[in-house]
Amino acid sequence: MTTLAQWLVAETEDAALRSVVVSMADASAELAAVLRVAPIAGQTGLAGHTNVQGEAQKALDVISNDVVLKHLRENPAVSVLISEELDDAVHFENQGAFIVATDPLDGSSNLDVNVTVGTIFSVLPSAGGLLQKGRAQVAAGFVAYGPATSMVLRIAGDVSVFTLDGGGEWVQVVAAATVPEASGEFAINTARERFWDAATLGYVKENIAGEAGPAGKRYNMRWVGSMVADILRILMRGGIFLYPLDSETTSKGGRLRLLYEANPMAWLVEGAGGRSTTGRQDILDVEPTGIHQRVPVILGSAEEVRRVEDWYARG
Ligand code: AHM
Ligand code: MG
Repeated sequence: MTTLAQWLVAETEDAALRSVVVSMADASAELAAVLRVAPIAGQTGLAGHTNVQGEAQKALDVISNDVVLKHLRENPAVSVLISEELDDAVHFENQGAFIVATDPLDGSSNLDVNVTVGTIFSVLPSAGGLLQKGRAQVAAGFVAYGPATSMVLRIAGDVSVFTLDGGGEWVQVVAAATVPEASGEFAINTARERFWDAATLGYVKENIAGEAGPAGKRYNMRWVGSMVADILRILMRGGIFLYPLDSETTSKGGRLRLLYEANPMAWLVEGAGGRSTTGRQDILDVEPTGIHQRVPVILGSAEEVRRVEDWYARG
């Protein structure tokens, strides 16, 4: 049995970096306990506020942000927190070596129906400033609060998966997640078809054509509505996730946020042998222009992502 603490020591000599990952693991373990009983504690529903993205905040969005903020503020290795739920970056008094960007509770529209939600985070060197490309990440991870609480982590090497046991210990369950090269599953919100560009429409239509289509095989569609759950599935058994730029999201640059959704997920998927793209470039090469910047997101099994890239190259 390998615990998170043992894995961290093997993964990096940098004790400060290890401590940042431990802070996020501690925050997530605390959140897992909160989420488990939230309907009893009356913590479901709206908080009555709107965040900087113009989205109605749920009570648990606010609670999750507070829990992550508390754990990171206590850690002298962290200088800055960027959160989906906070308009501005929080600069701590500590001159720590790391910046953390987080979506403290991803998929919160699924909260009231007891479907998997999660916490996503990205760790960057403080020296690079707030706006760094995904390629600059020194660690990234996410936690999925599902039937089991799972944490996916990458520092420099392999992508590792841990499960929170009953005693509060994170136990490694997968040492090196590998996204299969090919897959027969795709994830996209098909209700948005009327907004899609030609590349997205072309790719999805080919998949739906099944054995008779150019892909020559049958596909299934899966869309949880929580990116953490969709990406965990892709890391375990392959597939592709698409939230492309469409005619409704063009003015915003996309739907999902670069610093704390797209970049950590792209870093994890690429670390597990998959690919990521906006359609035009690798997500990890996108130069950020704002902390809440949005970006088109296409990632997963390399063969599938290449097919989408081919469609974009045509138009
Ligand atoms: P959130 O951070 O406000 O929860 O939004 C992000 C979520 C992703 O988890 C998910 O993939 C996507 O939004 C779902 O979008 P849609 O509502 O179009 O299905
Ligand atoms: Mg999110």
